[in-house]
Amino acid sequence: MHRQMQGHLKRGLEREMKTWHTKEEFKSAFTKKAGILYDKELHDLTRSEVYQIIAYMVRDLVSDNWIRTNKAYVEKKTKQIYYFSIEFLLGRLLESNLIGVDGEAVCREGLRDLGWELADILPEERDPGLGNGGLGRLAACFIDSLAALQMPGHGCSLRYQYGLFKQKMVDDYQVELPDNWLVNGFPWEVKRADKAVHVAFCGNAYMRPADNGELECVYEGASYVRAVPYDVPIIGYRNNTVNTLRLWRAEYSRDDVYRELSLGDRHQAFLYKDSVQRISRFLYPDDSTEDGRRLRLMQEYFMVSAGVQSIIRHYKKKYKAPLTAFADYMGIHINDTHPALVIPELMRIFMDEEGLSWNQAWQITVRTVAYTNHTVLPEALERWSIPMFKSLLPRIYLILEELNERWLKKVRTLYPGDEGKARDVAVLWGGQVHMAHLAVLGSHSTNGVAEIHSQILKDSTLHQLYTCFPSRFGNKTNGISHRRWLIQANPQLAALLDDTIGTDWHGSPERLEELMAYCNDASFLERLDGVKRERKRILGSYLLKQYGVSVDVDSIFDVQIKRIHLYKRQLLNILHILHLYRRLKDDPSLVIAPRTYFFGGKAAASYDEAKQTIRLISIVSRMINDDRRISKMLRVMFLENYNVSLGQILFPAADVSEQISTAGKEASGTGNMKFMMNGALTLGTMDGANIEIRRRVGDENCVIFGLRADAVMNYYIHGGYSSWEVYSSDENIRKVMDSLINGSIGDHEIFGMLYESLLDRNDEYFVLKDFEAYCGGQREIVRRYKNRRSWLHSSAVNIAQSGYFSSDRTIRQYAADIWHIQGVKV
Ligand code: NBX
Repeated sequence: MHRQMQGHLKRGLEREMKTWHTKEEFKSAFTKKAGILYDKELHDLTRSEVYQIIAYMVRDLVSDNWIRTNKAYVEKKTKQIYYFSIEFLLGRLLESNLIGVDGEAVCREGLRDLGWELADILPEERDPGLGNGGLGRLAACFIDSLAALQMPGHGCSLRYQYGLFKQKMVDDYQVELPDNWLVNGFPWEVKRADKAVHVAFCGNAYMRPADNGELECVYEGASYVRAVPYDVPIIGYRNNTVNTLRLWRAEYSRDDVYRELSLGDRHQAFLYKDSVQRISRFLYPDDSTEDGRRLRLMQEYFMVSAGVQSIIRHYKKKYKAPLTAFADYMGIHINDTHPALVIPELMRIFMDEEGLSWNQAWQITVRTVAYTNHTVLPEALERWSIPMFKSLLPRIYLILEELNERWLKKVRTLYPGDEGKARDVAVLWGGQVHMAHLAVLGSHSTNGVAEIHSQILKDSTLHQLYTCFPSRFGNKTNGISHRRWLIQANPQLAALLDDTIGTDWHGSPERLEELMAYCNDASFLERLDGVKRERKRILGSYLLKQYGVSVDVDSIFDVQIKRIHLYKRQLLNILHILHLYRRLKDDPSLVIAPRTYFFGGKAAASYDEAKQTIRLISIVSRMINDDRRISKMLRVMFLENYNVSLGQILFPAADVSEQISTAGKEASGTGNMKFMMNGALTLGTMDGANIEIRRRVGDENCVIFGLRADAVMNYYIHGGYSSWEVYSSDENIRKVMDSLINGSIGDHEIFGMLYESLLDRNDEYFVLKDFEAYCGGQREIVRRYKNRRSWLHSSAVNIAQSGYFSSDRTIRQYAADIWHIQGVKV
């Protein structure tokens, strides 16, 4: 009776929101769906089938709203944004979608009646790992926020058959296994075969005089690949908005295969099929090798061309406005330079297919496109060799050539004799296509992802382009979805916050600041302590179940989870651990505050130093954990296959957030924000968004150490520092470094490559230079942790100040300053 009343009440209050109002309603929908999908008795269903059933039930709930959302955008002729990203690291969708339709509690209760626990069903979903790390996860947070804010913004990407490799540790080595995430199907996608387009590769392109006396392009002999969209609904947070993530898949046409077969060439038919399917087969796990670059370029153009064609088609069909108004209704945002070919692709269609002049096309293109940069590492700035580019994309190349010619002519007029300037702003130079230069030139906005990063772009990475277009440059500090990373990942903390400051922060995360009033409240801090302990226990039992290892929940949980990269300096962390270990070994009477160090992260398959770092961590962890005396105070865990799902268990359990990149190298970081929002204290350098975290929480509530970016820059200008000098003059460093090559670690392991990078190659990332300061930071953490009350106060301040780092704030800033879009009620 009571429940029924609640159901009616809910229905009355939220007439529009489609959800299951009672568990009875849920159960009856479940039974019906089970019958349709599996035609089995309920008790015969497998967990995986239960997962599929619920997923399809959620889709049923949102299908009307999906149509309605698109209709609303078109009817109101609102401007729509398409966020192009070669990666969307979504993580599992069932739970976040259940939360989105406000159906989680009812689903949990209904399932329980039917004999299942929702918590056992959720892991049945394969984690869609369509991204490498921060860049891909940012894209996922952004589309989450767009839908939550009811903004007309969609994602565009590739439907990789295999996501990022699965990392398996075998004998302390990282082994990469394929992630065949689609084996059981992906219930969230809808194939839209009627919306397929064709993408042209290779062939010949040249200009010839047209009848009207101008030049026109002839493009002949191209091969065409069919691009088929698979749409995923992006469900707003209890608000009826359902946006779209469109994933393109390369498919061969049966006609073409039959043609080859009819010519009697089965081998040729196979090759044709394979060459097409390769395009959307693998997510590139690598940002550091030459390998497969041609295929990667194909992927980029495939996504871009399919996406742009479908947007222009949509615009012409639904908006019925002239192309000159295109940028008033359609915006394209490029997530790094991987989709930068949207610029020449728009030009191609506007000129070759729509008959616009160069100048008209250029004006629309620049007004349509905006660009975000995510890196200042020179090796990560995309460049393509011209011969390869030209043979693969001849028509697009001609456009780049003309673009470059027109642009350099202007530059040389403005700065006569300054070939340095020309080089630094050219799109084509030294036999290469410079994608970052193309992105700045062909867009109206360029932003970095944290204040320091945006400043470095202006001061050095893109300095010359900045002097040409100063008003185009800006900053948008990254953010994270507080829905996934707090409400969903840490329901215990969310409930405590609800109890303390009410629930308004769900919709307005900046209101987490109201928690500041409770940061000295003893009873609140006690409950906060309870939540953290509970989350550490949850992590502990997960580790016990998965790996059979136990952890001490009373120890400090110190966590570094992110891609393994020299500039992120996992080495600094593990060298400090070795230093602690040696001190404990040398002095049996020494007692230290108990600590557990967690590492997680994947190394690019071809990145040798990163793989050796993983090996070092893995071997050191065994050596320490197997030492009966020392492992009471010190434990080290390398967690296999770090991904979004594992992150959702780790962030809530952390006491210390390791953010120790060389200053000036980490564009922003977003893990730092997830830790903060879950009450961990940052131990970090003045890099990326750490600087903005520190500004918000103050030095009392984080621990900052090490060289500043300007000091690092100064050393680079003057040829670096001498790591040998530091090695010779610091006994602690010397002992730790020697242990890498004298056989004292593990089974006489030699870590020569790491030793070389630190000493013989002069420590490009200042690991040894910052070692002493880092040890000081670690000591400071322990000192503060010992005062439980003041630690909890700091933890609370971090949570209270984390609302700024919600991606809702970031997306509002993009919407106001770059996209000029507003929310649309559905
Ligand atoms: O983008 C990351 C940055 O390193 C982080 O500092 C930043 O917070 C994050 C979001 O802005 N970059 C990143 O994840 N890059 C890649 O994953 C990447 C992938 C493929 C590639 C180059 C870079 N070819």
